[in-house]
Amino acid sequence: MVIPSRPLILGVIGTDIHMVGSRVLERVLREAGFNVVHLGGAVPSDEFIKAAMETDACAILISSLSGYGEFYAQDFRKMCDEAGLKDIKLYMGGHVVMGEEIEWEEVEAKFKMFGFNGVTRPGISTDEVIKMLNADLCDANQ
Ligand code: B12
Repeated sequence: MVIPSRPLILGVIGTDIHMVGSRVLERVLREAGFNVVHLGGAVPSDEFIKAAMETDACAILISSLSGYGEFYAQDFRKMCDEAGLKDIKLYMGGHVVMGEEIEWEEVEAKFKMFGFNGVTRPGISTDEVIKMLNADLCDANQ
């Protein structure tokens, strides 16, 4: 299995300052061999896109805990397309929608419709995240 040399852009979107999960991901993804550019917390959508363009990234990983993930996700693929990032893979995780009583299949279907390659439910383990990224990104986007 070949880990892509092109970076993954990681950060916490919008006004969200829940930093713990993205810091944990930054560490475990680096330990797994990924090249991670971590933008920090409260990152506007266009800053993710700018960073991806500047670094020729192969994926953008968005962390969203406050419940507004869906709001930021709906136009994100369109913004990437307009910036020329046609093939970039998009992922979001954390607590991406508001509330506890959620039909997860509906959330996944919605994010797929938005053009996201993956969305992860609250409480997902880092092992599962790495498994998903290995399956999607390795041996590709070299
Ligand atoms: C700690 C915490 C805070 C701290 C954050 C400190 C900091 N600087 O990080 C403080 C006290 C500041 C805070 C504030 C708020 N919080 Co808060 N917070 C939490 C809490 C208790 C834990 C979050 C955490 O650190 N988890 C530990 C990490 C390791 O887990 P994680 O973030 O989920 O990340 C893992 C996975 O989800 C995944 N992952 C994360 N991101 C991504 C991205 C990708 C691409 C992928 C693939 C995977 C992935 O991998 C990570 C590692 O395993 C959660 C409840 C909970 N149990 O989750 C509420 C929670 C997230 N907070 C909540 C709320 C409402 C708020 C506030 C709006 C409260 C308020 N009214 O002020 C504010 C928002 C502030 C802001 N502007 O962002 C709600 C969100 C509600 C929702 N989404 O439906 C929660 C769920 C609590 C609740 N049950 O109501 N919070």
